[in-house]
Amino acid sequence: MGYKVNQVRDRMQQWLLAVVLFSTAIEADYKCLCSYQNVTGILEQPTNTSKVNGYMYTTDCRAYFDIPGLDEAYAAVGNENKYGYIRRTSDTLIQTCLGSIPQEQHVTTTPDPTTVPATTTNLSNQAYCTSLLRTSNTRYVTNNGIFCYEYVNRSVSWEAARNDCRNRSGNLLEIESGATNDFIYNFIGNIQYLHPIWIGLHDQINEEAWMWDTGIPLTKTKYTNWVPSRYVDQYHATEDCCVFLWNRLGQWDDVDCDGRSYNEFTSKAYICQFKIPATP
Ligand SMILES: [Ca+2]
Ligand SMILES: [Ca+2]
Repeated sequence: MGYKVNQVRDRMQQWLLAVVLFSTAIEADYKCLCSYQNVTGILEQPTNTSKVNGYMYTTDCRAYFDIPGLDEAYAAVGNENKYGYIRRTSDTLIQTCLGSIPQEQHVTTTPDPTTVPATTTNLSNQAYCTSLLRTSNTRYVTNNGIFCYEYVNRSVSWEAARNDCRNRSGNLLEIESGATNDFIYNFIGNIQYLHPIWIGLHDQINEEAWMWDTGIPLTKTKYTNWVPSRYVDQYHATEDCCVFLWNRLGQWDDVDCDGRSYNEFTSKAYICQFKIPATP
């Protein structure tokens, strides 16, 4: 009798595994870069002087590849089974494309080693970041270069978020490049938290003199990703704290520091960053 039950159970497991494998095979949506400008050259190398190997026209999308260490002015896409490079502008957006990557956009060569540093993450960094976890959800921390990022699943004011990060020797998130913005976009996408999230950017001291929680002014880090509508709302002058909008593809908006600008959420979740101590 027990034998028979085991057999049935094994059958069930095999069947379930087949279903899971099959659904993974058809659920193959992929990250892509879409261009909303007239014509964009696809470059052979991520440089000004590169040869052009093809073109993207308005609303064309191509498989996008996140290459650590790539110059943030460029994004890598699949082109003729190699990496092609697109100069990033406000009209090039990273999105999710449906279906699977077209054959010609699969990349079969390894990228030019001069564009890729040996490694930006390593196992001991990841282990250090994991040691910061305050919940059982291992997706809430991740490692990016010399930083650990922790997503904190509480809804609080900007100041309370900042204080929590500082009390643990960290800071509210700083985003100094498009590459970091993409990284955070993916991190949040993986957690599937789709609402606005506090980041460390604020102009509470002088209106429009934006600075990060670390004290570094935005004019120094330079990279910005403002949502175009941030200037149009009537509360603009009292909006002194910033949120990261996953549902606007990672653009930023300034809102009330207690979160009132997004009516449905009076307070927000946030991301702390912690610098990984250098190993002696
Ligand atoms: Ca705003
Ligand atoms: Ca302001």
